[in-house]
Amino acid sequence: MDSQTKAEPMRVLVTGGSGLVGKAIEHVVKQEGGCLEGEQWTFLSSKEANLVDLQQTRAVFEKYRPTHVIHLAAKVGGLYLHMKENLHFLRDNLRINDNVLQTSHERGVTKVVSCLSSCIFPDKTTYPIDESMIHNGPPHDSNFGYSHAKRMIDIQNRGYFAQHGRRYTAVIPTNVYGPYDNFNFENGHVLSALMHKTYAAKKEGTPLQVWGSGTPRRQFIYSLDVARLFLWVLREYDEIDPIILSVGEEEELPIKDAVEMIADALDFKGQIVFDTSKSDGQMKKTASNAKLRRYLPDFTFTPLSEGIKKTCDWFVNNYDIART
Ligand code: NAP
Ligand code: GFB
Repeated sequence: MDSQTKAEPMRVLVTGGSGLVGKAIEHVVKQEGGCLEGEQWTFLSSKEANLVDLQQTRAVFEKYRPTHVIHLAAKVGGLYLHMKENLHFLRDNLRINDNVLQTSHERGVTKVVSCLSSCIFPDKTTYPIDESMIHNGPPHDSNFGYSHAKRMIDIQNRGYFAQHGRRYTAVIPTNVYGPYDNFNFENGHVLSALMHKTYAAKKEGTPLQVWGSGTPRRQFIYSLDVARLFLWVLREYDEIDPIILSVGEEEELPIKDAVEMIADALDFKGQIVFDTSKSDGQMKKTASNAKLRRYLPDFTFTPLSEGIKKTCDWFVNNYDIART
């Protein structure tokens, strides 16, 4: 391409654009100057196309003719939903991912950035976990369906590169939280579910029921930070190999400390009870962000207490539209 012909502005299709991470990317694109001149950004929900269905996938790609894809769409949920529906997570996500990647290839999409998760790493491993360890053994039993389907994306990306030179890649966030999360008591991830429980316990004057012992440890990343990093990956990151998106290992904390932050944010002064009849799931999955820091040594993450406060305020102010 000679220096005269400017690359055509991107047409970006964000699958799963109506969820926690999708809404955060939409905010950064529309409110933080993330959309460059001439670019078109489309944020898809399952209502416009069920991506488990190949024909619907092809039809929506025909409609928007993307040059770039941020692939977020997935069956997603917290520990207790995974434990009930591992096969459903496996089958739905395998089909969604294959439909999106194959249709992207067939339509000549230049770049696809898919979204894996730190729970896909082997459960029995050395710490901290890094990107080279994805396939080094079975994931934790609680989410084997989702984890194996996500691992296959990395394999598919390698296949599209090896056989067709496609530069499709992926990111690996740790536990994400923020506005527009799923705040459902049973199916939500830990922070969003506990924010809803704390809100209800305060209203009803009852104890807050935390499931499990509260001792498992997690690294939480705010959805807007994930969104800002996704735009950097789309524009700048040129590897096929995935990259972990996470706060540092030193930010990892036990669930019970995060519970305290939620109680502070919602001004809950009631009793906190740990129901140890409920599973703790994986005790830890400490991830290294050294690769990310080599690329972005100065990236600033939102402190957890600040992100939790902002998310609790969003939940209280948007209770009517929130997923509960
Ligand atoms: P989410 O809030 O549950 O959003 C899921 C999105 O996928 C929604 O837009 C949903 O559309 C769409 N979707 C689900 N099934 C679909 C289908 N059959 N066809 C088309 N679209 C479908 O999830 P999220 O937390 O934003 O997750 C986004 C991505 O990040 C996922 O790939 C997830 O695996 C990954 N991830 C999440 C976390 C986390 O802690 N949340 C951590 C690591 C990685 P509707 O709104 O229409 O239902
Ligand atoms: O976010 P979460 O559901 O999933 O967190 P994972 C589960 C941890 O929080 C467990 C404790 O240690 C639970 O015992 N916990 C305490 C609660 N109270 C609650 C509660 O009310 N609801 C929930 N959900 N947990 C997920 C993977 O693992 O991580 C997903 O299964 C995804 O695939 C996600 O990757 C990021 O962190 O254990």
